[in-house]
Amino acid sequence: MAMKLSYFDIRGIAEPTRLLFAAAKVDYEDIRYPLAMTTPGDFSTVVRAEFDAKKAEGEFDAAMGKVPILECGGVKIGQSKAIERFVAKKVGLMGSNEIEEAQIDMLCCHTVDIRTRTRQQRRPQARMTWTQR
Ligand SMILES: N[C@@H](CCC(=O)N[C@@H](CS)C(=O)NCC(=O)O)C(=O)O
Repeated sequence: MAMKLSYFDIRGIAEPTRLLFAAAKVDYEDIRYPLAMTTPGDFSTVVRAEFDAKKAEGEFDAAMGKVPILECGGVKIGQSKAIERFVAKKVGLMGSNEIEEAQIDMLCCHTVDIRTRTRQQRRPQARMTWTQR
């Protein structure tokens, strides 16, 4: 079944799903909304006109106005971790028993913790400015 993944044109929280598709050599539609900063390095100046227009149209309502969002069989799924689990199962990369599935889930949760801490260290204020509009 064809799948469409929408996110910004950055790695961010959609990259694990893109990597799952790549590792499994499964084709999908990779929609990437452009992001630009009018002042380089200043995240409060991020411009994402195409995304904002689609958001205003309700394109991302299923994901509470956010991306990533995955479309599969006419259904939209939000939340990066839910998407990862779904895609991993679809492409046969979610382990071969419940223990392996739990271990895979655990590693994914570890990556969230590591990402959160890394970002807090690197850019304490930047994250709040553009992801929470
Ligand atoms: N918990 C959500 C977070 C989604 C999220 O915050 N997405 C950000 C990009 S990383 C976004 O869409 N920001 C745009 C906005 O809030 O308008 C997930 O894991 O998918």
